[in-house]
Amino acid sequence: MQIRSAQFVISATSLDGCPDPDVPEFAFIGRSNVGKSSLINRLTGQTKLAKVSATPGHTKTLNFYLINKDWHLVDLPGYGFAQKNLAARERFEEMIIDYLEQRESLIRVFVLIDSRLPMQKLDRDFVQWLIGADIDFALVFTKVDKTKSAVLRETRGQFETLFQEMGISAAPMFESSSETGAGKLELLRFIGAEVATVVADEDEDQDESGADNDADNDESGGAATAPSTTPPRS
Ligand SMILES: Nc1nc2c(ncn2[C@@H]2O[C@H](COP(=O)(O)OP(=O)(O)OP(=O)(O)O)[C@@H](O)[C@H]2O)c(=O)[nH]1
Ligand SMILES: [Mg+2]
Repeated sequence: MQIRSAQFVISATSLDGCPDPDVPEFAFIGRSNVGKSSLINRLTGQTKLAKVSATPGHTKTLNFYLINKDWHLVDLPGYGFAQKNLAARERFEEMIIDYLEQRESLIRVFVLIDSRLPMQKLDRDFVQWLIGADIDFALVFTKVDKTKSAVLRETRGQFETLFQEMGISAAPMFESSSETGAGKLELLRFIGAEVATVVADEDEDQDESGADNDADNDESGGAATAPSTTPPRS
């Protein structure tokens, strides 16, 4: 998939503040400083779209970008950023959990994992939570320009073991570098295929409801077709 346009839409601090859920959405999440904003800039080819900072915890809001006027990329705040104020931290986590659990247009969450480190407890806990909440996700191992391939193989193996232990088939895994652009094509191809699937499903739903309307308008006295049981996608 080619990125033809990428525009900032809005920064939200709650689910209510998010834009209408009318396009397929893909969210990037991961520990603070893992490289979420940098990867969004690399994927879109706009170096200043998402703010990058050497200070962990820079992204504090849900930041929406409209890509190709067709789908949303969402830059989520990093988890595990030790905010001093406990109440502020709880509010912050509630915002992310509300979004992940309730956002109807969310197609997939990309969990970014620092490829230089063995599986971290925070990442494992978060992945386990996603599996328990039945939220579709993929893993993206970031900063591979700084990683030895043996280290990365080991970490991938740790996550594969976790998936086996939890009885799920392995989640899709990607390796990326915002420095070299590694992984960009694979990620965009994957997102493109998922966007196409959503659009095809919507077309099918529309065709079905169109067929029902035809039946309702049928004045020949023929038996009306039963209404579609497929819930409309929003
Ligand atoms: N070498 C290398 N450095 C990277 C890469 N991606 C990000 N960085 C650096 O890592 C730091 C954090 O990057 P961000 O993109 O701001 O990370 P983030 O996950 O958005 O951080 P928060 O918003 O604070 O949670 C910056 O100094 C980036 O330059 C990468 O692929 N390779
Ligand atoms: Mg960020």
